[in-house]
Amino acid sequence: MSKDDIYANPIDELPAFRFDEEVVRVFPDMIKRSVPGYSTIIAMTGLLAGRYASPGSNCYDLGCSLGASTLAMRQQVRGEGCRVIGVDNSSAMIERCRSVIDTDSHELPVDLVCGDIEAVAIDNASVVVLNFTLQFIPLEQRSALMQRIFNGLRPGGILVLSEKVLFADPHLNALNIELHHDFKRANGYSDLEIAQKRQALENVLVPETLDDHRERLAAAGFSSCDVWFQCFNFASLVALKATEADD
Ligand code: GEK
Repeated sequence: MSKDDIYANPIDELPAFRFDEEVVRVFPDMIKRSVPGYSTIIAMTGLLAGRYASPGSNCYDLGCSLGASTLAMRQQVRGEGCRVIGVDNSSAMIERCRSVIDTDSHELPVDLVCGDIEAVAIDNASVVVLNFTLQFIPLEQRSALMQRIFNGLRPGGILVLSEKVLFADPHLNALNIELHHDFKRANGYSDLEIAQKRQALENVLVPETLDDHRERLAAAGFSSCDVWFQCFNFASLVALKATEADD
């Protein structure tokens, strides 16, 4: 696995962060050293999908990057006639993802789509995964995407939503940002790397509070949702689309 050294040296005119070939090359190392709890979230996404995937349905991994959640679902979903659909709008990511999936021997069919998750059809889904992707969608477009996800889910289906989050209390917000930076330092990132990455992500990764997410999920129609994992300012929620029997 190539080491993430993208921000190791001073960069004069820092470009906004993009999911290009350079990021693809180091992505597994970058995300593991940057997101507290990443491996747990991915593995548990597989278990959640295994429980909720219903026969003949689709399991979506929206913003699939190199297919970590796609593979976790492929390994855990047993339902007859299910398929996993991974979507990413970075062609560099999807190309590399395809070679990762090709080396995996599980039998569940996987379709990879290079496209915008705001445009791709979401149909007949029992599981939809948005692991650290909604935060890159412009704020004003998030509700429409959430509504399309809700509409595309079968009753009884789930959304797994993992995000970097803000805290309404300024002291707790500052503390959790500091703790996240401590986590990155403990994983070998320098202060320069942390500062340059933070600047590159400004206005590209736009986090919200857990309450903002809960409100959007409820407005889209999800009957229940709660956090199932949190470490500092990284959290994952599960949201359920009720069946008629739940009413
Ligand atoms: C993982 N889920 O390993 N349409 C499609 N893809 C998009 C869009 C969009 N509009 N915007 C961003 N992306 C993965 C990690 S990374 C998170 C997800 C991170 C894609 C983008 O190209 C990138 O691959 C992914 O969303 C976000 O669990 O790097 O912090």
